[in-house]
Amino acid sequence: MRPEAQPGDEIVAEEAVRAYREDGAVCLRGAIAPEWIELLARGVDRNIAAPGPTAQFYSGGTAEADGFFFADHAMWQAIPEYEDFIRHSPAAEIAGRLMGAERTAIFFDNLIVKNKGTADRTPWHQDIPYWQIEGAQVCSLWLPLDPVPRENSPEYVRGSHLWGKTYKPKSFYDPDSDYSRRPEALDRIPDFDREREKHEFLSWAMEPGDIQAFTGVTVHGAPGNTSGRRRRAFVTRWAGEEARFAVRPGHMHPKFPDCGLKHGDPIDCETFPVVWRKDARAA
Ligand SMILES: O=C(O)CCC(=O)C(=O)O
Repeated sequence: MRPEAQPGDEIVAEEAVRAYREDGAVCLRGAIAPEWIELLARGVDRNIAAPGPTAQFYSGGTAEADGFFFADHAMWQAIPEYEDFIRHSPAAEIAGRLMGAERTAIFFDNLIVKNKGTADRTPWHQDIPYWQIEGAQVCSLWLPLDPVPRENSPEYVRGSHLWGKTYKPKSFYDPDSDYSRRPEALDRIPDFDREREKHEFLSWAMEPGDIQAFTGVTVHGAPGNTSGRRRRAFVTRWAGEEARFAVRPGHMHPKFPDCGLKHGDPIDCETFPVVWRKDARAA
């Protein structure tokens, strides 16, 4: 097991960068200060009270109910607390350093709430097949706002980002439906729970402020929430200068029809602004 980055290390320790590149996922301890977590929690309340057009209500009734499983996307331009975090917290630089990028643009933010009693798993998947983006420089930072025991935390198949595989996206609501409508013959993603002996899995108990960083093609999934408390995660999805906007046939979520980018364009526009540059912070 690799050592985890500790608070006080440079913004991203060399060992963490190596783990991200070799394993496809890494845990950074104490990466985000408590003030940011408090700010984001206020944004989350605002978000749940007024969900956006691409929100997904997977299960449960109201936001207070046991079993409430909710996700929302690309809300940062409507929620000032999210915008402040995206523009001014260390997140953009952390993603950039992990990817070895010269600059990072925010692709989108993603709130994932699993109240206690959420039975649903987040199925095994890779992210990029669902998204309008391509390239190796795509990085997610999964930041919990609540303590998360290891048994309720996302799991990553170590090294799966190096397999060169694109698995067919499947619906989180109905995994057996023909959700993706992708014309090319993509393999169905294996049920990694049935082949645990063949792989190594990475997962971590988390405290608010710790981050799980992972690539756009690392296979991952997450259990339900048996912890007895709410699990809110604010996930930011970042793109480096080598990532490209992708327009593909088939279902994708979330979609950005008004972003003005064409297939193959770099990720840099009003919808996906550059937030961090290695040489100087962007305005
Ligand atoms: O939080 C979860 O349940 C799953 C997280 C995930 O799949 C992601 O952030 O891409």
